[in-house]
Amino acid sequence: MKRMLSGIKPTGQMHLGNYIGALRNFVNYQDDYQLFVFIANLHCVTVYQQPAQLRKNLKDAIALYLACGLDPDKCTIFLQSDVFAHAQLGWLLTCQSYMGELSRMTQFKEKSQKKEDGITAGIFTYPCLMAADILLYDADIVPVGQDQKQHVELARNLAERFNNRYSDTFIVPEPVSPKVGSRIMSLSDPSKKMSKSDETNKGCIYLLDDLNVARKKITSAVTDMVGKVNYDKINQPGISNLLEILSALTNESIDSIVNRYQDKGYGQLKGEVADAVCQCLATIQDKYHQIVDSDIIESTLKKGAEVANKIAYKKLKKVQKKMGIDIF
Ligand code: ATP
Ligand code: LTN
Repeated sequence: MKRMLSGIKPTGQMHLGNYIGALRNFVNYQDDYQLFVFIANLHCVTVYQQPAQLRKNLKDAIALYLACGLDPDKCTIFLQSDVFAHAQLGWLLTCQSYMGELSRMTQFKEKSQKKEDGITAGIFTYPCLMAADILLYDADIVPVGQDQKQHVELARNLAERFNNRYSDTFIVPEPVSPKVGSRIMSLSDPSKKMSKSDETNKGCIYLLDDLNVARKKITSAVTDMVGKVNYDKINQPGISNLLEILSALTNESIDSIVNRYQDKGYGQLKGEVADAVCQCLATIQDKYHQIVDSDIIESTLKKGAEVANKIAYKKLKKVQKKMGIDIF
């Protein structure tokens, strides 16, 4: 069985983009792959996080993983910081990476060009930690949204570089993105991706949003003046985004939805999207409330850390031996 691994960085509340682009797919994969999913809490702190809020976001993220259908008996769910080997291999891979290649990472460039105060060194080197997350587990496949593909590319390059220098050690991982929904856009500005760092809060649907609030965000979504439902990401990005959301949640193809809307308007489309989203959120929220205050979260993480630590420790030892760091 091939191994698949992915991580999620809950620096805020989880949203519909995370669900469609990542979470929902993990649930489908858990029967066909040996699946590892982890909460990337070491990645969260590349930017200051208020401690109580971070703790809540982490706990919510695990509860939402489980609520969305991840089953701890079928896959390994763990907290990154419970496995010390991540930080350690992260450092060793930082020492295999070049300043030039890290400076070319789009996410780093975007963040540093904003000229915000306090761009941490962690933001610069975090792709090396991400490479360690992946390479420790010999992951064959890494499901990520479009925005993370470049980081998986770096993990591939580092694996090849290490294998060439020290002999075969790492599996070279493949990134995969879902065909529909790998980049859900903001409802208030469809030129940007739906993101938890949305300042207006209108463009992003959170999985724990009140259903009326979620419906309102969809009915207020920015569209265009064309007046006809087409899937045309360039000229009708807002409508195309709504079509993608609907298709992802109902499994109806975009072509088929567009056909049904030959003689119907935007209002009807928004209504149908809102129904699909609210139905999805209601199911998730119902399960979330059953899980969040139970001891399932703790027992899941304990079991996950045991399994992950065994695999990660073995790989780290192998790396250190090859590099000449370990003496015995
Ligand atoms: P954000 O911009 O909200 O901070 P992120 O990509 O930085 O999101 P995560 O919460 O770790 O951080 O994202 C988890 C997964 O969800 C990743 O695989 C990411 O590519 C995917 N994802 C995030 N936003 C979207 C989106 N708008 N559409 C599709 N997939 C997304
Ligand atoms: N960097 C990712 C989260 C992440 C991840 C990973 C994804 C950390 N480590 C390993 C896949 C594999 C993000 O910001 N979304």
